[in-house]
Amino acid sequence: MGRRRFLRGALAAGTAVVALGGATYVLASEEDEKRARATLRPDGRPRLPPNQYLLKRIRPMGGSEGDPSPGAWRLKVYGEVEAPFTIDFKELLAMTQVEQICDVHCVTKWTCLDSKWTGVKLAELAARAKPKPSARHVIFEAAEGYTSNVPIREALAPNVLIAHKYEGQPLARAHGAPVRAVVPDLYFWKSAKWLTGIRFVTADKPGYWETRGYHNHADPWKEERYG
Ligand SMILES: Nc1nc2c(c(=O)[nH]1)N[C@H]1C(S)=C(S)[C@@H](COP(=O)(O)O)O[C@H]1N2
Ligand SMILES: [Mo]
Repeated sequence: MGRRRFLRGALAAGTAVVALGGATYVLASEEDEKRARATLRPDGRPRLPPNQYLLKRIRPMGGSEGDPSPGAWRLKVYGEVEAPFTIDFKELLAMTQVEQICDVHCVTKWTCLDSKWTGVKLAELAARAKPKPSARHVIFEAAEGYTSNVPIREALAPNVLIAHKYEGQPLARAHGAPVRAVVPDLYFWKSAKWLTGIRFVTADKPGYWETRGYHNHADPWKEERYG
């Protein structure tokens, strides 16, 4: 019996569940889940990737937190680029702000539809740094040495954000305050919280989870969970 079915048997939709570790999360209704399975995205893929269940809000998944204060935050954009730079929080806010509604998918099998994020497109930061033709991958760098790797073509997709708000509110500390990556079309571990750097590289460099048994690419529709 899958976890979703187990939970469904024990609970009514909309019930807040207190998980091991004490964090709460809220299951979506079975009807919402059925609808998500039957609905296609504009790119033709199902709204709910295989073997995922629905939560109403993203769930804090832990990790080694960074300094949450916007005043102390810096982002280094560097590596295989013509014009490396470092920006602070005010400079990030001075760039073109995007409000985006997208779905996110965690490898632990929860999906949250229509999550709302505010931030700057990674493509916009890249346009300023000018990646060299030799740049093939983007490495997200975060507090305490956490990293994740994404092929450059996917990292520069228009729905990849460097985000500072979730659901219209400044990011909570557990969700990566003050700034995180949001890469909606790959499993959520690629979306580094407490972001400190974006490094363009020629040679791929598997990150924290990718060197601990997770898949190097992480496509939820191909169920690229483990390497
Ligand atoms: N810096 C950092 N970022 C991280 C992680 C982490 O441990 N450290 N965990 C990843 C994983 S495994 C997931 S599923 C998502 C969870 O994001 P959330 O806690 O906001 O739901 O963050 C990702 N980003
Ligand atoms: Mo995760």
